[in-house]
Amino acid sequence: MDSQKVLPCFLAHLVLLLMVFVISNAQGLKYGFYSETCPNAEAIVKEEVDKVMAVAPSLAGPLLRMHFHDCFVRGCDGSVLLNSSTNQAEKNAFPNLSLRGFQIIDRVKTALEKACPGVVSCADIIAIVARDVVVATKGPYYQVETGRRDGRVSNLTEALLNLPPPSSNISSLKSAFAAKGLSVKDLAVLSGAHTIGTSHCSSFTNRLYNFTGKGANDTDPTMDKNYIARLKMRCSATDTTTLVEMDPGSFRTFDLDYYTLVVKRRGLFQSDAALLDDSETKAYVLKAISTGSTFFKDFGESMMNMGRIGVLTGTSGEIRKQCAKVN
Ligand code: HEM
Ligand SMILES: *[C@@H]1O[C@H](CO)[C@@H](O)[C@H](O)[C@H]1NC(C)=O
Ligand SMILES: *[C@@H]1O[C@H](CO)[C@@H](O)[C@H](O)[C@H]1NC(C)=O
Ligand SMILES: *[C@@H]1O[C@H](CO)[C@@H](O)[C@H](O)[C@H]1NC(C)=O
Ligand SMILES: *[C@@H]1O[C@H](CO)[C@@H](O)[C@H](O)[C@H]1NC(C)=O
Ligand SMILES: *[C@@H]1O[C@H](CO)[C@@H](O)[C@H](O)[C@H]1NC(C)=O
Ligand SMILES: CC(=O)N[C@H]1CO[C@H](CO)[C@@H](O)[C@@H]1O
Repeated sequence: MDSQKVLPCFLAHLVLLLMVFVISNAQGLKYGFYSETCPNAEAIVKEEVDKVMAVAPSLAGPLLRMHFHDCFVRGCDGSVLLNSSTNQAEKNAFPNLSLRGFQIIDRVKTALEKACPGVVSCADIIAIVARDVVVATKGPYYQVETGRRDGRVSNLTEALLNLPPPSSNISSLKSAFAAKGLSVKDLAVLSGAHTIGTSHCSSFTNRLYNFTGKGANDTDPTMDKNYIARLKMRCSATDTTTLVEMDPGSFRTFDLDYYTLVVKRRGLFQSDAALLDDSETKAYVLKAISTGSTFFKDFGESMMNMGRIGVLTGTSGEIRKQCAKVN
């Protein structure tokens, strides 16, 4: 090659290399972000999570859900943890009614501040804790990218605008996920998180009573009749306190049963049932319970996608000293 050809060729390679670098660091997150600055960070989180799971296993659900609520509102920036200040925080929005486990995040943060003060963000703590509760409930282990920084703003109205309600139909679910850069597959996969945890009756009683405004026995025709009868015994029309297992029988085990329930028309929310209303999500639901199920592998991938939403990295944001308030 003469020198006139070598240079463009070299440049082309350089550009390609740079592109690969930029894509792989698209969000500025990476595996083992704290390997130098706080080598035991993930081990410390796991130790605290395991202690909690031993005495309060019912916190697995809320702690997994917390990551979803954090990421869908202003990105995964720990804003879900902030207390209200002059304005009303996300925490105080209606969809957060049942968010619990904030004191667990605080406990993990305290342990991390002792080991490596000012290093590990609250946003990363939520992401690692979510993975560790999935593992503690016998779900898949997946690596969590880290390097998120904490935001300084939390806004109630934004929570209401960005978190899809349980009454959502498939088209609103798809657009809510697309708005966050998540695919239809991510929607089908991440809904599988409803294999653990509980729900308040009030999140689904509209399906049991007066569904279309025609009276007490007017129920959601897409829900199994026997299941409706069973749920009515647990929940009156106005019940706002009773908790119902979302995956009865194995609500403390991260398994495939959620998809079995959806197929049997026993998904608890309209948003669960809606997965049967789209050919791609329906195909995924059926595949998840077939012998070729890839749900466990897919879950880690979709959690990685969710964990990248709107992150603050580099010098944006801050590393909070206390997760409930900005520095
Ligand atoms: C697809 C849209 C989604 C909707 C409409 C939705 C809605 C809900 C609702 C209404 C509850 C019950 C809250 C209550 O009444 O106590 C709930 C619980 C839960 N959600 Fe979702 N969710 C969605 C996606 C997700 C995602 C992406 C995750 C995590 C990856 C998740 C994880 C959970 C968990 C673990 C619980 C149980 C919480 C507990 O035990 O307290 N959800 N969800
Ligand atoms: C909260 O978000 C809403 C909707 O984006 C916006 O209209 C409102 O001004 C925000 N409130 C504060 C205090 O920033
Ligand atoms: C889905 O729900 C949205 C929001 O409630 C509504 O505007 C839309 O018409 C619904 N779509 C269908 C197909 O029912
Ligand atoms: C059912 O809903 C309709 C329309 O919202 C309302 O007028 C009616 O009072 C409700 N009936 C019962 C039994 O709650
Ligand atoms: C509703 O259904 C139950 C059980 O089928 C029945 O006992 C009750 O009388 C019905 N109520 C109304 C208002 O139709
Ligand atoms: C945040 O609010 C909770 C509940 O009101 C309270 O217990 C906690 O001390 C507050 N944290 C901070 C750092 O203000
Ligand atoms: C944990 C938390 O702050 N929950 C709040 C969720 O929203 C309801 C209603 O807006 C509040 O009453 C809760 O305190």
